[in-house]
Amino acid sequence: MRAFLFIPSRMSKLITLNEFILKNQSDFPFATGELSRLLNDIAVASKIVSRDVRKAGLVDHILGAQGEKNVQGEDQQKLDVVADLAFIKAFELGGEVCGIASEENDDFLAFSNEISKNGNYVVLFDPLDGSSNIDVNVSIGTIFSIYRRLSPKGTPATEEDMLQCGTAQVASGYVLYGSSTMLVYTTGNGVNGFTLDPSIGEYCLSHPNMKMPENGRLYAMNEGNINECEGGLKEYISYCQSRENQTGMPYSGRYIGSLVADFHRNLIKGGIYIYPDVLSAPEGKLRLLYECNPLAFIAEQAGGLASTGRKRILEIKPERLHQRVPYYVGSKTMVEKAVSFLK
Ligand code: P6P
Repeated sequence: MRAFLFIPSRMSKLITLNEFILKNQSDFPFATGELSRLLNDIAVASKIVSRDVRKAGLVDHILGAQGEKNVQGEDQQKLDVVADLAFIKAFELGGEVCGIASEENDDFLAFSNEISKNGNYVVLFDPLDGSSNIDVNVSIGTIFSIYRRLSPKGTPATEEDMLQCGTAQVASGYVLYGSSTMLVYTTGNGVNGFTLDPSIGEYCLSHPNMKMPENGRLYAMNEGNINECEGGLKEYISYCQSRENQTGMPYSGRYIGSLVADFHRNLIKGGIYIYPDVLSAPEGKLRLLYECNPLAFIAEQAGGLASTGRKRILEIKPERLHQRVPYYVGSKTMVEKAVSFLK
């Protein structure tokens, strides 16, 4: 007597991240499985971080500032440290990565074990962006950017490996620890979103071939800075709040204070996120290498744009690991309009 497993019809459409990566591996010029394994390493580390984020409110040893300040001069939340270590460990043990740069580490890290020194990739990441929202239970995220190394295999990773133009990224993505945990990434062949099903511990394809609406009516900016912004941006925000825009109605302001959450909402609904240069942050606040570049790659792959207001983000030649840039990212027409006001 053979036993048959009843699979509800909806289950037959279930595609896990692992299956999706393997199925699309041939899309990638270096299809030797290394990048696939690296993406899976990121997925596993993010599940660990998701578990810890979900219990942060319960386990007091995680809550609250570490008491130390990170290289950005910001209070380092303990969950930042937990997330940073989880990803570093995944990369160091995975064997595909020869070095990393992270928001939480002053300098880049060249792995010293022989297997890692033969890794072909470097990863730049923000382990837990928006960490000031942890204690108030607002969505936070991980952002990552993957490059092929420039330095010879078998040698330690170099700073030159880390300071590559955004156009050289082979993959980038983010994990959003929101009402559900989602992983969204691109390898340059479109953008796909996966939702973590905790009951089976798998990321499942939930948002295939994501496209950012060309226009929208949501703008995300900390308007507390408005009096420190250049005139053209003030005029653009007034335009958003007027009936002169294409909707004939004032746009809606939506600012979560967590870049990944604001970006993800705009990716789905259409919108623009702006963090300009202001008196308190003359180069802007967001970091080029592990915040702006990876999301710019996603935005462009989904049909959106990402600019400093004067230059395409992905074409900036980085000079420093923690370099900051002004950031306008989102729906193509909205970014073009905002930039037109700056001119
Ligand atoms: P502000 C979080 O620290 C972050 O890097 C982004 O996630 C967020 O959009 C921004 O800074 C918030 O900055 O100055 O508005 O509090």
